[in-house]
Amino acid sequence: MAIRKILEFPDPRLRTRAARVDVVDTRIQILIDDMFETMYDANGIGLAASQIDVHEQVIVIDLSSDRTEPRVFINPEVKITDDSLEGFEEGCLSVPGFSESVERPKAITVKALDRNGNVIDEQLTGLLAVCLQHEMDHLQGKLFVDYLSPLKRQRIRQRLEKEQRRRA
Ligand code: GNR
Ligand code: NI
Repeated sequence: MAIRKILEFPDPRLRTRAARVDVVDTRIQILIDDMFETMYDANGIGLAASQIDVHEQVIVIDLSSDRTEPRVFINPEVKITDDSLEGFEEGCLSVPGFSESVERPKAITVKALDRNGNVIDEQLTGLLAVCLQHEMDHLQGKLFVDYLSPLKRQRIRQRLEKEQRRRA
């Protein structure tokens, strides 16, 4: 397994739309293992393949504090089942050091494949619904900062660019 580098805002590669996975084979299972290792190493609760510069529709999530409840969603299709919005303070491993409240639909259903290619069809609410919608956005090239005011987004961009220049 390997820890992969997480792309950071405003890297233009984060704007790439992910393609559907056509076969859930060993290559995808290795990708999933690397995604979990990368996410756990960074103390995240979710990761989209887009964030490690792999533009295929794969999401991993683990909301448990002891990191023992890995979930995988391949080719996810989401339907909103309760369009009333709820605000939640979101962070992102691709926007390190910042968090802001984002409003999203409260309840969704997701149809996807798991790591063995079996169909998942679930109702999600609460943090899992928030996290899955956040990861779905990544697969479409969208980030939580896109929901903020242009001023806030620009401030975040400037601070991250400064930090990236410092590291380079
Ligand atoms: O680790 C993460 N925490 C988080 C908190 C609130 C809402 C969404 C998230 S996802 C984030 C990891 C990440 O960047 N996934 O794309
Ligand atoms: Ni994110």
